[in-house]
Amino acid sequence: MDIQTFDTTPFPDQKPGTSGLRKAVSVFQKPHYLENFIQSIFDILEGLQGQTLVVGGDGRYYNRQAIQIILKMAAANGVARIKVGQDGILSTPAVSAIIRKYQALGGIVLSASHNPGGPKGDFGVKYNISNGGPAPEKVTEAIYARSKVIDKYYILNAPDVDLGTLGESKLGEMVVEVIDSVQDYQELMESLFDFDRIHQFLTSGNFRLCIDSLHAVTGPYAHALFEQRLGAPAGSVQNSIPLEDFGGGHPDPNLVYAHDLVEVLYGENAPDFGAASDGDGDRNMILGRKFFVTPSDSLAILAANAKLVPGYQDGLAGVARSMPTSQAVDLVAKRLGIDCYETPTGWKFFGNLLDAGKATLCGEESFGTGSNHIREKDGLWAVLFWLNILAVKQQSVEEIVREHWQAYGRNYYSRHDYEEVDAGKAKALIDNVRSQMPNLPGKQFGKYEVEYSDDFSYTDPVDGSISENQGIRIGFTDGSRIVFRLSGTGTQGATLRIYLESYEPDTAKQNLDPQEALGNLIAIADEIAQIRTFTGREQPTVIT
Ligand code: VG1
Ligand code: CO
Repeated sequence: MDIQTFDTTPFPDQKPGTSGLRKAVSVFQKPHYLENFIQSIFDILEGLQGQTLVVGGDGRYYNRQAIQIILKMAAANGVARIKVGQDGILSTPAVSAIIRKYQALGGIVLSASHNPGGPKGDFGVKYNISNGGPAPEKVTEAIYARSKVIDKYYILNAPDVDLGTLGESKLGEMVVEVIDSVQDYQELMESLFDFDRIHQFLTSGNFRLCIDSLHAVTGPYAHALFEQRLGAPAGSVQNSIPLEDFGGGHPDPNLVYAHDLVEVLYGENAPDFGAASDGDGDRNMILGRKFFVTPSDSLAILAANAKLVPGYQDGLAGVARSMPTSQAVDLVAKRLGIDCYETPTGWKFFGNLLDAGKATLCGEESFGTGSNHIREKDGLWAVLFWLNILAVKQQSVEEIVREHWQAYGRNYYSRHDYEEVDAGKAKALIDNVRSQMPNLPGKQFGKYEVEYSDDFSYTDPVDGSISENQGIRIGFTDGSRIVFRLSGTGTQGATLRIYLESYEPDTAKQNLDPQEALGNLIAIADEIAQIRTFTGREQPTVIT
């Protein structure tokens, strides 16, 4: 074996964020940059030699080159076997499923998720552990610590591996197994949902759907599942060819960036159901005909109807949501008599709850929903869950949501993002809000009185680890909330996120536009945070 050892010096900026290390492609292309980070991962993994790893990515620009480097480094570091998706393609949920199914030590996902791709876009590397989930903070901290002192990396001198052909080959002593990107994932989905019933429903002639893969990783998965297996007519999945630059778009399934889909669902002769996924396939947006389902509501509705779905017919052990996610699911948990956990933003915080059997369904307001079937959020799983419920209930999406509001009340919800704000100004804004925290409780803003104000801190109920400063919460006596936090996934400047929530039990008042229903809270958020003054922005970049 021709193992080459390279001397290297640390890069100071290899600290993983909410979901892995994300940087502009040009940063990853700097000599040794990717290699340093990958070697840092390998260096902190105990017992890596002789193990199996899973590798794949969302097909964005630099995916192919990065995979070749990782394969050769893995071979040089004594990994026994790598399972890699055909053409380097694996969605984040598929990687999680494959790690679990084959008891791999872990996996590397190459994606910057919803961030744009292409030579001028972003790239990212995420490490997942043996439960299939994102590395917890103690692991990402160890990787970061290692990256600050690294001085050598190892790589096999060998020609590139052919990733187009399924099957096994040798790279030095390591076996490279090119696997079908979809098969293991599809089998898992078939074990959870009533595919026969969904097939019947989709071929009945009474129901039409449109799935938008935004030219990202879910294209092949959605095509295989919805068109080939479940009988939806050809063309039901749009933008289904993964492109290195996602066709120039943001592969982010929200009302702003998934505009093709929004046009279809809000247009003439709209279909009954629409859904979109993000770059790496872990997010989902659900639409009915001319109707948007808030991700927080989606989580609550899946929880309330879980028993209609074979994989969850015995009920839920518990549910969990990230702190900024609306409290709609809390109300469902209360009625079901199960626990509801509140975690910091980021899927890694659900891992222990899922492993310990404390939660079955989890969700985030950022279009993320998932369950104990894997350890990542899962976009197409959520779509199938909805289709299974729709097939059983034979109601429209809008009817199901409205009935849910009638039964539980409506949690009006919105998130305002200010993207690419000057980092110093964003920090000053947060510091300013933080400095007001002690004086806010008891303070009156119109009809709203502040009940509490804190910087969210989480103690993991399974391993006792503590995560502090996870976002500033301002809670009002009527249950409304405003949350301020800075994004941990951006690559340019800072992204300020403001989350707004209010509760409306009165069915007569559940038909407002959320921006209108939340108007007072939006004004209070601005009064407290002086958003315009600090950011210089008149309005948010994205409202969801
Ligand atoms: C965002 C979302 C968060 C999500 C994370 C990763 O993080 O708010 O809920 O878990 O992205 O999702 P932040 O720190 O930018 O708010 V993904 O689909 O990018 O893996
Ligand atoms: Co994602």
